[in-house]
Amino acid sequence: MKILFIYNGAENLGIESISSVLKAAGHETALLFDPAVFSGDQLINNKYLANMLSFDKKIVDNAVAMNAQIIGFSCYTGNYQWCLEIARRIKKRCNATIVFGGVHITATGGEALAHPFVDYAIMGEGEYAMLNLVNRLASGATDVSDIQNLCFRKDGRTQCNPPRPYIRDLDSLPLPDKRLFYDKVPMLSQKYLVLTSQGCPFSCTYCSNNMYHQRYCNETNHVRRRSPKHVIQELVYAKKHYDVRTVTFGDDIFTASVPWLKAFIKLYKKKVKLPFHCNVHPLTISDEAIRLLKEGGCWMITMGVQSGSERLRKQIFHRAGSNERILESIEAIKRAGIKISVDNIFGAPTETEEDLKQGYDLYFKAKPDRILTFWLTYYPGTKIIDYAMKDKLISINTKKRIDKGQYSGFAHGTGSVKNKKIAMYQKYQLLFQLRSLVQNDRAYIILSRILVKMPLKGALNYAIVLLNSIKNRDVNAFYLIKYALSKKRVP
Ligand code: B12
Ligand code: SF4
Repeated sequence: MKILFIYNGAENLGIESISSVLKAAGHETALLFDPAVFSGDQLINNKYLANMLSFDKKIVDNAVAMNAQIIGFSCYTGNYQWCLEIARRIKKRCNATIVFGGVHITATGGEALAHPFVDYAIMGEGEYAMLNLVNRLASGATDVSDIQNLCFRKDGRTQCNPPRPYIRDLDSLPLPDKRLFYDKVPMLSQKYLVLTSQGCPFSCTYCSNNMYHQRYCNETNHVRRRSPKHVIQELVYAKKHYDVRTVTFGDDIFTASVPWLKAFIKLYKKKVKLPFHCNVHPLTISDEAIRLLKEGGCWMITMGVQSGSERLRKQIFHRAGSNERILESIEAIKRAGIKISVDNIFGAPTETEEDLKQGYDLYFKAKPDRILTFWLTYYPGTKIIDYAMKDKLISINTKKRIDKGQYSGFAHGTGSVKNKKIAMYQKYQLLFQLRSLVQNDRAYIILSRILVKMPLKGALNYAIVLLNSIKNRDVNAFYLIKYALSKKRVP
């Protein structure tokens, strides 16, 4: 059968994995891709520019012309409405079976089937649920009531089958179908994206892992890891076949296990030897972990700090660990000569200026190489929604809109923060961003006094974010380049 995937904004490892499994079973796959340079929750979200550069019509026309029997959409909360709109327009013009999957569907399940143009929704891991569905449809059979993870309609009502247990042996999966995305945006290969694990041992209230832990409450361990050998096999293959310059380990927590890291780095140094970037939690940072990362060629680490207030982190984010521990981790990483980028979330329930001041103090001392500030986005099925409702930041009606993907995309917008508080946040946004750009204490104090008095803080912030990206050689910020380079090949 021919299966077409439709996605926007970034490479999608979920689609690549499903595509490989389908191909291994003899099916044909294809992709239509919208770079979504000014939408899709990228650095610069701008409605006017997004409309001007929209690929929607081309995607619908091409999807119809390609004549695939099945069309799969991968939905996260921020692109869910876009997926619905494209699917609706396609279904008007052809008879393809439309299947929705992805993290938003895992959280909201049958919601997608409220739309008559969506035929099936797959919750959780999609590889084998999709394969079973495709094989079933190929055989002409119509009964799908035994396919785990699948939601479908029966007698006009939505029915969801029981969940499929996690895939425990990740080595058993074929290597991801990278070509699907590289043929559209060749420069993606330069920062080769790979996962060595699935899941996270922590359960922060704003993160989709929190939702997974509730949904998969019968599973004893949510973290699964590939063997070092299996990951190395993928990277060696990638180096041989694509233009790979650096590696990005997209794992939630790359440093979750030091013994695994030790075995991995030993092979990586020998067989891959490329600079890499990874994500860590401050509590997983030890001297041994840093030594191994440095030895392997890690050039930058991203660490979630999220707030400088211990109270807020503990009570609202459910993140353990003291400021002292965070400071020690950042200092140790800097001492090792690895760049450190930290993430900070603005707009949490109960957050006050006092909490932000504590962030100011922490970053003043820590001087990370980059501080990325995000505005809190509420993802369906996460605990933080309860706290936000208690703090009257959002209503029950908003909660419903979150499930429908109608209240999302705030990573770079102000989200549910009340108007009167926005100026306060923008001030701290500026102070935090500036700290990574200006690390000399005296210069920072003088400059920050001047800049906080200036108007147009939003624009100033963008400028500093961009300067920090240049300073840290982060090509991800330059979406326009991505667009220009991929324009001829997309959708
Ligand atoms: C790696 C990663 C990235 C990578 C790659 C993105 C990608 N889409 O693959 C990069 C760095 C580009 C990225 C960017 C973003 N990310 Co991200 N990312 C992740 C991360 C850590 C792992 C995702 C992954 O690849 N998993 C492995 C694959 C195999 O699993 P999977 O993606 O879940 O796919 C499986 C199922 O969902 C399902 N499935 C998926 N698609 C489909 C399609 C069909 C048809 C079917 C049937 C099934 C199906 O089957 C797949 C295989 O089992 C997750 C956190 C997490 N632990 O899940 C966050 C996560 C997905 N990201 C998130 C967000 C918010 C973003 C950004 C919007 C951030 C931003 N502001 O820029 C952007 C969005 C960019 C985009 N357009 O995709 C959120 C999404 C939350 C939500 N409810 O929407 C997550 C869950 C983290 C969080 N904050 O909770 N991300
Ligand atoms: S540590 Fe990071 S990935 Fe893990 S639950 Fe918390 S925010 Fe999510």
